[in-house]
Amino acid sequence: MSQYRTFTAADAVEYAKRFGSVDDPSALVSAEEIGDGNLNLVFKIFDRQGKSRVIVKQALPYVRCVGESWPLTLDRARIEAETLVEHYKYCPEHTVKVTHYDPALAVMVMEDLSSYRIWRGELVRGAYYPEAARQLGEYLAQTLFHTSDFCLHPHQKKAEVARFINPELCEITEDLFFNDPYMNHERNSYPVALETLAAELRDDNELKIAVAGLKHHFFAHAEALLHGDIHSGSIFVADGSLKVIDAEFGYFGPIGFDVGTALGNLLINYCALPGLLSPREAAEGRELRLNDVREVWTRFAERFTALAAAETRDVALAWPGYVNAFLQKVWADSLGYCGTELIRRTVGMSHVADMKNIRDEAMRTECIRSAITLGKRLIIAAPHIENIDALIARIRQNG
Ligand code: SR1
Ligand code: MG
Repeated sequence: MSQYRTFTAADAVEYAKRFGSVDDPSALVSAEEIGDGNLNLVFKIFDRQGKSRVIVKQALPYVRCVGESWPLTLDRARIEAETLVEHYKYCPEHTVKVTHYDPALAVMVMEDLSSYRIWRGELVRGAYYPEAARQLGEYLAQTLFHTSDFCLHPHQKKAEVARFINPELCEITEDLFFNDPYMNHERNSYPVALETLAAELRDDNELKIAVAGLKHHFFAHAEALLHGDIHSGSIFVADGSLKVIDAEFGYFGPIGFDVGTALGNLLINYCALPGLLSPREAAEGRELRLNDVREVWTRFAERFTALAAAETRDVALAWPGYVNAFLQKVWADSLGYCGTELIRRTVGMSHVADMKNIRDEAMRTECIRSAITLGKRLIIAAPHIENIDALIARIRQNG
């Protein structure tokens, strides 16, 4: 019976030899800990030739970026592995392959994606992957449709909701997305020059009612098995290929949360580009990002609609017109959650490289200001933005 202990690099090599499913386990000789996320240890396992062969990921019993003062359930490793396995079933092209996991050790073994790069890093340096947005839309449609009531038998759906109960990780989202930025909180941080703008978030009752509605929806609407943290740092890209990783926030929640988080991270990059690139490159990059936003939504909605037409099992949910009505609600939810992602990544705790990498302080402040303003406008206007063209017009108006 395995018992939890925190892995050293040597432990990770031994583990990969036993459970890495490589043809020649004895060839695995070394490991490097490469985790740069907020939560876990991630080991790359190398063979004698220095080629990386598999990834071993282990959850720590606390939040890595904070330390032992913030304990966190190890069950998140099971949730992550089982979410990825479930998503792989429905979208193997765009989900990392988990080959083994052990809930007691909070460890999983995954395919090595060394030929890929983290999408956020690529977006920050202005590299363009023309197929990535469409592929992300496909991933969202396949995973969210196939784990929803459109597709699962009601008994199976309820059992799945129970399997993916993830209260501690949900609580992080509930706090970081929907509470902290709208109150004074020690986890918040933003440029001093933006104090007035931050205070406006705390004092704006219309905004706070809209955010409360989004949080309530996040609490209460078990629509599909979400990834739960689908930002550009949870996505690997290569020429013509995209793979999603890091699903420890998986749970049954509102579909618009995943779609909105994905869109929000593209728009954070849109807001940051003037601080990251030359004016001409930034202008071009921003047009590409708007196109990415269009592609993610359009592909998601088209594929979800097509899947619903072909595969809906529930008799009422199959009635003509219902899937369109449902997607209208998902659209409005997505815009609201997109707005909360823009704000929590700039005012709250989890800042991202798009903004952090802007060297000029005044420029960084202006880019952050633009993200906060856009986030606020999207949250309030979400129910009135009719379609993708109207969204893109609003983003352009934000400047
Ligand atoms: C305490 S964890 C902070 C953030 O890191 C994760 O990647 C999630 O985005 C979470 O909100
Ligand atoms: Mg993550």
